[in-house]
Amino acid sequence: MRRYVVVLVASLTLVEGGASFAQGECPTIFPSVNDSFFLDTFAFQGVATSTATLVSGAPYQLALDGTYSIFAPGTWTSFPLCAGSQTENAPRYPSPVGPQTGKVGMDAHHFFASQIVGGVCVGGPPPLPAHNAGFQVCKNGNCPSNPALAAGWFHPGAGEAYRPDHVYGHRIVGQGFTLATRRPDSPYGDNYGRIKVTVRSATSAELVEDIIDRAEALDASAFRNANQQAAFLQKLDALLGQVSEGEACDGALQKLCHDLLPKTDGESRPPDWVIDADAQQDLEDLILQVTNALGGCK
Ligand SMILES: [Ca+2]
Repeated sequence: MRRYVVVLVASLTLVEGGASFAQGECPTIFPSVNDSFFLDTFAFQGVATSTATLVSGAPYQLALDGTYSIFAPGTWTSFPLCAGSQTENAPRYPSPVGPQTGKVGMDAHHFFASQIVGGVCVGGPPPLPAHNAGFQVCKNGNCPSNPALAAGWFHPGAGEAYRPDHVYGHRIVGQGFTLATRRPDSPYGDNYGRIKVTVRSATSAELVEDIIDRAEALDASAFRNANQQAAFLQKLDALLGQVSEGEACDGALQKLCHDLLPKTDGESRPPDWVIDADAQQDLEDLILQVTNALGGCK
């Protein structure tokens, strides 16, 4: 449980705009990024972009925070609401221009309230909340504003569960460009509310947590035997403590490279503990992400 407490503190610190919790952790080799900006849903085909460039191959923590409406303020009372709707009275971050404020029913990933127009719930099949992929990001530099061009745009929250606090976190990997965001809509002139986008460098402890989350979620059958899953997780927990405290960072890197990685690298000597092919690849990729961030295996 201690692990999740650490994560919660980290995300709260993030929302408040700082990243000081990372002090004391094993340092990564990547330049530190901590950048926040707003995407205004009122802006037609508007693209809001980070100031910082995301270094190619470097891992980042993305946070999407806020609520908005793609419907005019008056429509929240003139149309019936879909089953499960829970409107909120105002956007968390109002738009400086446009209708500016009114009730809201959307965040970066979901409709949590919507209206019935022509007998159909506009926000998706009720009961709400319903996932919506309208919010998009682009990190490969191929980010035109025209909604008809797919290019580098993608929705980062496919399958993401609804969060009543309206803050979603994602791990993304840089591609050598700034981060662009948009929320295409037509008509746009009745929209209001902004999404606060924060992108900052992922910490070494967070990257170890990513491995733990993946390993914990696996079925025991992904391992050669069930005891190995428990032993693998024990090793990772010990590593997390080391990395979080910034203790013996080189030792932690050596353990990742020469103890954990060989157990899930697809090489027969020594025999892998992780035998499911997908799990093996995922864990290998996640371990390499940490070892690269810590300076690389030698
Ligand atoms: Ca609209």
